[in-house]
Amino acid sequence: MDKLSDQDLRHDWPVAEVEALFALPFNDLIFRAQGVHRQRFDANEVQMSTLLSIKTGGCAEDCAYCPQAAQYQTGVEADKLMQVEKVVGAAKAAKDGGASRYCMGAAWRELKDRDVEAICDIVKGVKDLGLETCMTLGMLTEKQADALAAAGLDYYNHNIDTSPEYYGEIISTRTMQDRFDTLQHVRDAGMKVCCGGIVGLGEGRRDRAAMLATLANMAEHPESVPINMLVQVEGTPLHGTDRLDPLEFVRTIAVARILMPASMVRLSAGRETMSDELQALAFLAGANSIFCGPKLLTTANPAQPRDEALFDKLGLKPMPVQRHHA
Ligand code: SAM
Ligand code: DTB
Ligand code: SF4
Repeated sequence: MDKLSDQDLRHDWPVAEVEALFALPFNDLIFRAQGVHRQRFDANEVQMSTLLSIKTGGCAEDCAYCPQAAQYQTGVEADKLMQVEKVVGAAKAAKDGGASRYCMGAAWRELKDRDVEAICDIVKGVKDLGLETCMTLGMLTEKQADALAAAGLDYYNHNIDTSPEYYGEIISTRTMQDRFDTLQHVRDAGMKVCCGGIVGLGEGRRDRAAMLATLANMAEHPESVPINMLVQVEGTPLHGTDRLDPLEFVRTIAVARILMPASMVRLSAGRETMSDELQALAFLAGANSIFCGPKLLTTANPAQPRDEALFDKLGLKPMPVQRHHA
């Protein structure tokens, strides 16, 4: 594989140029994305992460897609932050089951200073097992980001979710600028950034293009770009939204791959209801990371036997940890 330089990465995508990629004939788009993918990655390797909700439900935000927002009746019960030992125990079980990266999520608007010590203990405990660590805890201050980095946190996940123009339709309790501020603190603290969004929120193609342009035009591309397909949960305002055409989802993955050639593009939420054929197309379009295990944060995800069968059929292999570690 040729090692291309990061100087080849572009950060100046006009939305119209991204829309033009979306508008390519499907075969041309996928061929181009697969070509970009093969310049930097083994096209038959997929990075696997395990996800754990360490603090579930009762969230103060009003994200219209989210089953964990306190103000929607979704049947998700609010829990307290899990005990450090319990999280480390669950991480150990995941490691014994073959996981290389452990992602932990909390239904918080922002991290509170009173929780920083417990969170840092969790990071240290999981890291000591030899796992890569990722957390998503809502907004962070500069000081909190420094504390997490010092504890050994490798990645921080904080999504922009949608385009700047559509954002106000989805969330009213914090702005996109708030999110950019947190992402800057994560970068300044020296952690790697995991930042992506959701499609199927009722947005248009222009919004999908603008969301991807916003990610690609950051000073540095996020190392990891999760593309979530909305998981519709009863009780949330977006339940009943028209479903996104699956081929438009594949186009979104392909455009993300073309714009951010060196990033891990994650086929994130939504796999439970995707056919094997749709997932195969997403991998062909350049997705090279998934969440494995039967649960995301609160909703279902394919269990191990289904993913093993899919990997077998497609000849895919789990990505060794050092390949996505740089
Ligand atoms: N509370 C923190 C925050 O929002 O930053 C961290 C956890 S939050 C659940 C992480 C991400 O999960 C959201 O930014 C969103 O992109 C994704 N997500 C949440 N609910 C989803 C759903 N129903 N379908 C697809 N993605 C979802
Ligand atoms: C991300 O972009 N997707 C993951 C992870 N980051 C934390 C979460 C998906 C959550 C889907 C809805 C749920 O299970 O509650
Ligand atoms: Fe809270 Fe995160 Fe859900 Fe928004 S996405 S309601 S911040 S848990």
